[in-house]
Amino acid sequence: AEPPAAMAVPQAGQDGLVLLRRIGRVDPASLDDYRAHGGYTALRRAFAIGPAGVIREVTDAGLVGRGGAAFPTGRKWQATASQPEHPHYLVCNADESEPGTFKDRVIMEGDPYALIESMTIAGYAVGTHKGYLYLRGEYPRALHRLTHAIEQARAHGLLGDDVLGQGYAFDIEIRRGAGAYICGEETALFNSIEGYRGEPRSKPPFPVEKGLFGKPTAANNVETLVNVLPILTMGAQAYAAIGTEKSTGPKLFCVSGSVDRPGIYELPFGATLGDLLDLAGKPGNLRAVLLGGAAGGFVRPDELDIPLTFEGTREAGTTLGSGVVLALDDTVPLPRILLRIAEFFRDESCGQCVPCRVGTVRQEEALHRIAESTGAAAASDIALLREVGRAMRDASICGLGQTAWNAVESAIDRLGAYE
Ligand code: L3W
Ligand code: SF4
Repeated sequence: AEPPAAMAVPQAGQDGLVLLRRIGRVDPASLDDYRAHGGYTALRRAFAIGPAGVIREVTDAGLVGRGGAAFPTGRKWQATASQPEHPHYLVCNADESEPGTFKDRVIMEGDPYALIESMTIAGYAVGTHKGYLYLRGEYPRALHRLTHAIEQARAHGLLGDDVLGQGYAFDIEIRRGAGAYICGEETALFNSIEGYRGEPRSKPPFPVEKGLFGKPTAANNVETLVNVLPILTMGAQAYAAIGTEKSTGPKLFCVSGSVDRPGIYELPFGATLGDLLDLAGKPGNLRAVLLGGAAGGFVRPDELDIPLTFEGTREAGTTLGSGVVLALDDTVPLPRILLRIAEFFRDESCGQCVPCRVGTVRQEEALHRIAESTGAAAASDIALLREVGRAMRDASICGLGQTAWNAVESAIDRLGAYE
């Protein structure tokens, strides 16, 4: 029996959608239905244009990573494909754990074949026969549906020794995470697959050169991968016409908190934060919006004209991250929220490096003192938070420690949280 559904259907209207167009319409258990909704046309085109052609299309489309760091996907694939050492690997990072992020879950539960087709195309492009799908352990429904879809794809010659009769061998193995946020960091994820502790490695060398099992590896987020389907079916040029010049294509946003209609929304890059919140039903007493998740930052209600693009959020001194938009109305106790974020980072730090292992503890202690007082902060605690925050940002090995102070800093500087 299938585990119970825990996810509301995406809220946006389906017409004109690109990434969500099949969600709620296609039967996620039926390969025939997926094909009837346009499935496997992109893979056919991939075989027609060859690996180099696929990489060219993805590069021309301007696709960049959707996990938060926005690295150009075409460049990553080209760098992997061109490595002389073999085997190459493809890793789909489906360890979606950023607080407030649930977009990949909606794709995997609602359109699992789309991810399998996308991984097959990516594997073909980077020259590998093996793709690992590293799935967040707390996603049993996605596991169930993906497992079924992989079996069906194998049974119908869409995975295995001779995909679509084109002489290309490719298969996918699912590995489940065990609840650690840090295993979403790509090199910790490799260690986890290899059977070691989920601790990040120092970069460089980047995974394109030395990744999983020390071999050239392309690691991509779920949403990044499924963008390859519209790129190949509509063509790079038409895809790049969606969004803005520097942030091309459609984007999924995870809207939660004090809104009337929380859920996943698809909008072209370039819509404003205000546009998105209007769709989701913004509260009249909005106090703040957390953009980009716990690793992101807060913005004020008078900043809703921020364009939802990588460049626009950067210019505004914030980040789009993985697409989290968490709205807080003025009844939400901000010091408690900040303490909760700090607890999260302290809990999830892998402990490998000192700035993060110790810094996340000191940060939580200071925020605890503040939350336990009347909400006003002693100047010494603010000074301590800044000093610890700077050390974590400058000296931590990986993104967890480097971003663990972002939300708190923005709450102090942008919201005047403790004044
Ligand atoms: C080849 C180079 N490859 C960089 C690759 C690198 C990686 C990608 C981005 O993520 C984000 C942060 C938060 N040659 C390369 C190269 N690469 N230079 O490009 O790399 P990097 O190091 O900039 O970032 P990252 O560590 O992969 C940091 C976000 O992650 N975050 C949490 C995200 C959570 C989710 C989720 O739950 N679904 O996405 C926390 O920090 O936004 O921007 O592949 O190898 N010269
Ligand atoms: Fe581990 Fe934190 Fe260091 Fe990252 S920054 S390696 S999570 S201790």
